[in-house]
Amino acid sequence: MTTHPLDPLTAGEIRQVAQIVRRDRGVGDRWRFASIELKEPAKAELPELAAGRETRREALAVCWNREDGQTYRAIVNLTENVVARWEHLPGVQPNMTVDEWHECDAMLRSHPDVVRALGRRGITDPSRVLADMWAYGAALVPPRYAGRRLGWCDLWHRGSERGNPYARHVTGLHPIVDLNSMTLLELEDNFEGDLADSFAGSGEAGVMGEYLPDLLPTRLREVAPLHVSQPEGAGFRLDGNLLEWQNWRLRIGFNHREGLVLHQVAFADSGRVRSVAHRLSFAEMVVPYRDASPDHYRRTAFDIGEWGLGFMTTSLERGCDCLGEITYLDAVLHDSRGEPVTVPNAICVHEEDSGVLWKHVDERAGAEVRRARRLVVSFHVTVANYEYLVYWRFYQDGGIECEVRATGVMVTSHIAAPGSRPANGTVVDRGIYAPFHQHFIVARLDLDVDGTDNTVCVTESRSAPLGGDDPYGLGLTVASTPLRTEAEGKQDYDWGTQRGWKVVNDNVRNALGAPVGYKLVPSGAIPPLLDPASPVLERAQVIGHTLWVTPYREDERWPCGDFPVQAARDTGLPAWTAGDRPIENTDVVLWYVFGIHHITRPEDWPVMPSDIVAFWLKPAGFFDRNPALDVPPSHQSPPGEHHH
Ligand SMILES: [Cu+2]
Repeated sequence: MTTHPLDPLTAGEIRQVAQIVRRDRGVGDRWRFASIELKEPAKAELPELAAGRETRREALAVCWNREDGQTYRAIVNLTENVVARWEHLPGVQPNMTVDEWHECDAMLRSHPDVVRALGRRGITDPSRVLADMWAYGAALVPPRYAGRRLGWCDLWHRGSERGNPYARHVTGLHPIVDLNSMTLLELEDNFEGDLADSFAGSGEAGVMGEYLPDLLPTRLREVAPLHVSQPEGAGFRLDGNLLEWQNWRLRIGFNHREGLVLHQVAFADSGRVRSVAHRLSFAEMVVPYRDASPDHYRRTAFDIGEWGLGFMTTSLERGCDCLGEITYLDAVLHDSRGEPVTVPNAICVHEEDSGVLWKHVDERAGAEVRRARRLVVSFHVTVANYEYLVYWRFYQDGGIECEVRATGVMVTSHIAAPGSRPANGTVVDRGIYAPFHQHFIVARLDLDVDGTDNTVCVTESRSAPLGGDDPYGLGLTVASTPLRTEAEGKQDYDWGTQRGWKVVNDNVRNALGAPVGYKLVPSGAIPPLLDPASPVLERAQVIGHTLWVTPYREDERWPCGDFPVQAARDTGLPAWTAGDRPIENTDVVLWYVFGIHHITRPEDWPVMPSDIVAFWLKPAGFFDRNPALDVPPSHQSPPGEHHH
């Protein structure tokens, strides 16, 4: 199997990158690697590289020296075994690492000050304590610690060996840690309620925060078995990272930050392979907690820019996470020493039944019905207490659905006074509440509809005024307005006009004479509801609009900037779009902001039933008619029934 230029780095290549940087740049034991990933070739270079007429594998690595806190970014040429570029990045904090999270947890659990503070609350077994480390935004860093690499922490306590730590918040106790020296800088200890009651330390408190069957006070209900059977195997083919299913073909990619990446998504239309998207991924996730109390005011997570969906990816299990004929792909990441780490079964590929695709009952011809099937490419991430399950689904009619399920355990803390009702959250168990928060996800959609030169049009429905040749006021028109520059490309959701965005290629016409297009159907859009002066919005201006459109640039990847950790302002989309570049009939990238406005409920406790959001990319004049007319009828006898 030959390597495709978009294939993620192998374990060997990751090791080679670390070795080259150590050898040529004096990167020693006191350094950490924040990230090592494939440097994807620019779009224009891909054809030559893919055809093998050129060979070049490059990697991007970010590392820093813990002694002086200085950060460097390297481009490593693996083909020539050299550092091609070495860039010092003063004033920048790289992404958080899993190693720091674990080292911080271990350090705090054995720190005498922490042990003493826990003891005052009746917590004496440090093996049942969990320190969860979060990153800062610049505006919240105490001035005396400016310039340091910082983490602030929550402490949690398990009620039993396998108990849920996130059910028992040690409210009002927050260590602040220098991550480079891995030392405790200070221990905030400021709970204003009754200290003995400041964590749900005992069953007597009446809190039920467990979800393991043996820790539940109730018996499990009875459920009849349900099996998915594909006796002839799966209907897709995976050749290396190239995935082919019915008319769809795409390449699977993966990196530490975006997790799953879909490359070169195309649809074979009567034998003609037509491009739909060059690259689809999640580029940022911003989760502001909307509660200014001491426990929560710092809690704004950038799960992609700070932690990385790839680094947070967890292994999937057959029969639980996915049903049917499953093919799994492993993901190869690395630790902060630059040693490769494999996540087995990180990406799932499988087919699902999806109800009725189309149907009609004719008086003479009878019923004609087709079942829909979809190809699902998915991965799951666990970011401490929360999980995000990401599903990209490809349908037989040319539709692409991107669904996210949020589940896991909500962040909670104790109410200050018994019986009080918090203004910014919901009481979910005895004496504890879950603050309101929002999950903004930024999908980076590099669509190439029948080629690179595309235009995004905003489409809006309008009603005609009553009168003239429309005496009944029935007329409904659709205004389709091309977005010409980046300023026009900043778009907001509008239910009143059923606003949507159509990506058209004016250079290619369908059989009906209209430009071919794909429509971004804006569901799951949520408003920021933040004061324009709020530091959260300053760091994440992307969430101020539902859609941004930019011309493709190889190095414009991260909408809130390359390094959001401890950042003061957003150096991504607002900086790029400041020049108001033209976006008409060119290679456009769409940044779609959607997510979950999470007004917490008691039913979300102690583990959340999946909250589901999705958006769609649907062909709109891309095909000349329903592209799923050729789907054959399915004949399936119910088990036990025999036809003669
Ligand atoms: Cu939530």
